[in-house]
Parts: sequence; structure tokens; C-alpha cells
Amino acid sequence: MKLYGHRDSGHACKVALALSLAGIEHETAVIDIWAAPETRPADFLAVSPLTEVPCLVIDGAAFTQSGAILMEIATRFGVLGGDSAEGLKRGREIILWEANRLGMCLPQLKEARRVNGEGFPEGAVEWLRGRYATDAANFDRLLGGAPFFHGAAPGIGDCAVWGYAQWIEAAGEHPSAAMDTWRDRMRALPGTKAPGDFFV
Ligand SMILES: N[C@@H](CCC(=O)N[C@@H](CS)C(=O)NCC(=O)O)C(=O)O
Repeated sequence: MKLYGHRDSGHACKVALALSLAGIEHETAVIDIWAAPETRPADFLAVSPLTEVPCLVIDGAAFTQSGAILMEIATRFGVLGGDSAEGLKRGREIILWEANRLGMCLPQLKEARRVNGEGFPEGAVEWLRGRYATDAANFDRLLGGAPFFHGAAPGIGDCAVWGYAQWIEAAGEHPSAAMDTWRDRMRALPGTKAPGDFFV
């Protein structure tokens, strides 16, 4: 099994975290996401149609789109919620919420800071910040006082949210109190690593 990713990709971190938490052996290949797509290695270009990370290759079959990869890991290996219909349902719901909301505004806000707002149309950053405020409140509602999104133990939904929730401050935003304590619990898990340790 081979995971293509990069330390600056929260999407790749979601998958790296899931594999690590589940203790699934794999090799990692770092793809320079800041380099021109056509300069990326041929083996990567052959498996990633949008030239994006993450891409996970299992027994020669390539899987793309972080949320879909998380669902594949959970169902194939029966881990991180994949051992029950209820766990998978929860995982799907949280993954899709994250992709549409938190995972839409936080990467863009982080990028806007990196490029000093250049290329972002007027009002875009304010619009994204407004979305983040709603998403932070909904994070609290979805977590609902449980330790993890999947209850007592983390699941693929937690991995999805971790991807960019780990960088809330880098996006210029503040975590809610519930986000802060959830992140502490996530960081304390034995499988959790810093992005640069997932993709050396
Ligand atoms: N919807 C995709 C997003 C993947 C994505 O945006 N990957 C970025 C890094 S975070 C990338 O590979 N960018 C390089 C490029 O597009 O050339 C997912 O969930 O996996």
C-alpha cells in the first residue's frame, strides 16, 4: 500500500492519520504540491487523475478524494467506525459535512494568508470567515459533548475533521472551546503525528 501526500496538505493528513491510528502498514511518497503538476513523478501522474494528493494505492488499485479514501479504509479493514453500520453512517455524515464546510473555508483562509490575499476577489475572505463562524458553532453541535465524533473512540469522521482543524490558527481563526479540547484529545492519540512526520 502506498500513500502519496505532502505535509502542507490537510487532505493528505486525514488519510495518513487514519492509516496511523488503524496501524495499517504502508509506504509514503512525498509529492511536491507547490511544483508544476507536469513535473510530478510519472507513477503519481498515472494514478491521480487530477494530479492531487492524497492518492492511496492498494494492491494496484488507486483511490483518490480524501473522504472517499477514508470510507474505503474503514469498510475494507473494518476500522475507525467501519466495524458497524452505525459507525459507517456517522463517518459518511461527518466526512461530507467537513468537505462542504470546514474543509472548504479553512484551506482557503490559510491560503489567503499565505498569498496575502492576492488573487482572492474582494469580499471573499470575509465571506469565508463568516462561513467559518457557522462551522465552528456546528462543530460543537455535531460533537455534542462526546470525546470524539464517533463517540468514545475516534473514527474516520474525526480523521476528516483533523485535516484542517489542526491549522485553525494558521487560517487566522480561533477554535471554539470544544474544538480546543477535541484537538487536545486527538493530539494525545498514540497514532497522531505532526504533518512533517507523516510526510518526511
Ligand atoms: N477534494 C480533494 C482535494 C485534494 C487537494 O486539494 N489536494 C491539494 C493539496 S491539499 C493538491 O494536491 N494540490 C496540488 C495541485 O492541485 O496541483 C480531496 O479531498 O482529496
